[in-house]
Amino acid sequence: MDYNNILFELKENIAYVTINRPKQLNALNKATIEELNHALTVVEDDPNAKVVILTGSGEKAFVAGADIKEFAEFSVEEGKLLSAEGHQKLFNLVENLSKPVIAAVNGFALGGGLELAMSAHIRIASEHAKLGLPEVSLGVIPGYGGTQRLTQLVGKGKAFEMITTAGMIGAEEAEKWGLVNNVVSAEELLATCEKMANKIMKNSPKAISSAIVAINAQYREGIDGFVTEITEFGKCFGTEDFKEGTTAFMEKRKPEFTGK
Ligand code: DAK
Repeated sequence: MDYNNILFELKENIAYVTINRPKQLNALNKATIEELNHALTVVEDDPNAKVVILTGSGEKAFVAGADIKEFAEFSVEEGKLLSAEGHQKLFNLVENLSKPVIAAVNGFALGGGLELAMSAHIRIASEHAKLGLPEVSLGVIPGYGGTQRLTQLVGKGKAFEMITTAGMIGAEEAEKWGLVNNVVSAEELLATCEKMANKIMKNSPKAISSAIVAINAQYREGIDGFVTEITEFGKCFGTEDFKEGTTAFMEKRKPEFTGK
């Protein structure tokens, strides 16, 4: 697939996925969602891609929301259909990817943009980032999982505040709320994400993907996360990574995981 709205690069086992519509502050239109879906599916299937860094082009925005100009004309049915499609094609895909996704929040993360960052497993923000869910100021509610994932991350009270006021918060406050893991200067943002990615990549890809499944199970309706943890834990014993990790410990050397 040719990408016109994103940049995609695999370098030293890190997949860099960059939303590249800086003139529109990287607003998410349908074509961008399709391209992100494609790139992330490639990442999922490529054993050389071990961690994803997801960010926006330019210095101003991560993603300033869904493309308002595109969805302004939607009917009730189109809204519902596109919401369901978007969940499945992008937001759930990111959340359930078997490789950790780090969102490098390099500026405005608004509406669908914050929803995208919240689908990622880890968020690191630059000092000037601004985060918010302004949907109710446009006459809609967050439609890409924001009401659910924000509440999971920051609790009900703060979620009500952010969604009903439609206000933005700065990076420092977002860190206090638990909405982002860490805040660094704009210059340090990518290097900080890469440092974290490299730390992650020293560990077993198999165990990491099991951990993702188990952590996400906590938030799945009708699923007992503890049961999922037991299942995933058991599965680890059948992996080459487990043999390598334990053998390396006993041989007093660093493990070399194959992800098998
Ligand atoms: N969509 C389209 N264009 C956008 C945009 C957006 N979300 N955000 C910014 N832009 C465009 C601006 O229109 C402008 O384009 P030109 O006028 O130059 O052609 C350009 O980016 C630069 O923006 P500004 O000139 O406004 O820049 P400022 O520094 O003055 O302001 C800002 C930055 C981020 C405060 C401002 O751009 C802004 O308020 N942007 C909109 C933020 C926002 O409300 N985002 C949308 C939230 S609602 C759905 C599911 C989910 C959703 C929708 C549908 N379905 C499944 C159907 C989610 C909705 C949302 O995300």
